[in-house]
Amino acid sequence: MSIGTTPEPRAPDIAGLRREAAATLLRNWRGSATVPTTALYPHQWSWDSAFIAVGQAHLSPRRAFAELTALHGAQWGDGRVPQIVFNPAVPADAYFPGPAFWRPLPRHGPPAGVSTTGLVQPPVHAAALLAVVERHPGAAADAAVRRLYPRLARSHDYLFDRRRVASGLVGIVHPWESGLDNSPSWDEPLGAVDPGLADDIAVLRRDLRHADAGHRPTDDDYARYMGIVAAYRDRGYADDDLLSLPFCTVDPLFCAVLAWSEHALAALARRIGVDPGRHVERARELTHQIHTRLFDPVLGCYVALDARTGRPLAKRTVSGLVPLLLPGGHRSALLATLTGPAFAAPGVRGVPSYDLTAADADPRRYWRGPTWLNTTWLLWRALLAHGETGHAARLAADMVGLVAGAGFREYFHPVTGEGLGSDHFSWTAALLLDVLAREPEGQGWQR
Ligand code: 9WN
Repeated sequence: MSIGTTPEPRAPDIAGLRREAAATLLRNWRGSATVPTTALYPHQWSWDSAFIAVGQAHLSPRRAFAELTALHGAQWGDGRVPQIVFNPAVPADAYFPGPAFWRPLPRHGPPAGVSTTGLVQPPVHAAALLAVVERHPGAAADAAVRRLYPRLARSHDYLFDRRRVASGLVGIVHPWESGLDNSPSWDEPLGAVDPGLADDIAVLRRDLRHADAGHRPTDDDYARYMGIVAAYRDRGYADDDLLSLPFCTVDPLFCAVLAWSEHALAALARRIGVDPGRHVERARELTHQIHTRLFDPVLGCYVALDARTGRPLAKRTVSGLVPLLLPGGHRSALLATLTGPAFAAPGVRGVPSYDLTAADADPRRYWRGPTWLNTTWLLWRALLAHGETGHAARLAADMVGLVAGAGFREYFHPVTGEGLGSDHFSWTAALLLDVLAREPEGQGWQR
């Protein structure tokens, strides 16, 4: 190469990436489940475990089934699958808010001796189990489906029976339940929440010991998060009057993955000779509600709703693209948004978490601009399902390129590719393995 020329991008070392992904998942494996990453998130997280199972399918289906089984072992009496299952071997103050903040847990809570939070996360688990089973059909898969199907079905029953708001849509009661905690969609409803712990929050937080403050939510956000938890906890995590909680919204990603997972439950039910009818019906009905109630034609994507005020939260976020996973709806408008200037301007890699043309976009801060592998992976799966192989291949190459350039980071700057948040991040490793396994070999992984 002569001086002054741009170096040719080097093809990523795919075998090396596979090895490092496997090493990351092994490093984070704790005997029956996997932590998202060792320092920042030292317990088991709900939707992380679903993504991790998808990746473990390429290494150890036994661990994939174990991961989902361990999570569902903490299922509450009312059917909810908790956002975090605390590991009793980890010091109580390693993560904030730790086990003590969530107590007392109610009688309809987790099994005796199990410590969890009282929230949920996006229900990707049935879709994850189906992905593992399809890759490894056989006796072990049948046994896992027989074991897990009733628990998955109960967790969906909980969401449909206890969390319905706004004519049939399913609500969330905390930004943490969306999985996209710091999304600009939550600014307005969060602004109305009492920041009860404002004076103490900086001392209580543990995340800033492990991550840059400029990449994480602010102290003010955190104080409000804690105010919502305290209100829900103080009423025993009862879901009777959801609209009287300080925060209650409808999120397009949450609802879309629930409908997607309901289709997966139907497929799992068929495998074990159970009538899939109610899953098919629930998926159809929820999909209809999403398409008719949440689409914003001006923004060209789906938007969240504040269930307490009835107001749409008109922000163009990655969550609003995820209904592309579902049949029907506004597919061509969504495709145009996904591939247009907001999310795919020249040089942008993966799907940014927020419209990069928005005045308040911040490409380094948690869910307000960076690219994450899990949401990009969901859209890649949606594109593959619709036969959009060209767009899917672009996203696959982006995911591989981001990890090859910056490592198994929690999230990435969508333009520079800088690695952000934690390192050795489990779902980044797991989903990369899935991308490498499903896309055609030998495509070079370059755009
Ligand atoms: C709160 C574990 C989790 C992910 C979430 C992500 C982040 C937790 C936090 O980490 O949230 O649940 O402490 O910030 O937003 O999606 O499941 O990886």
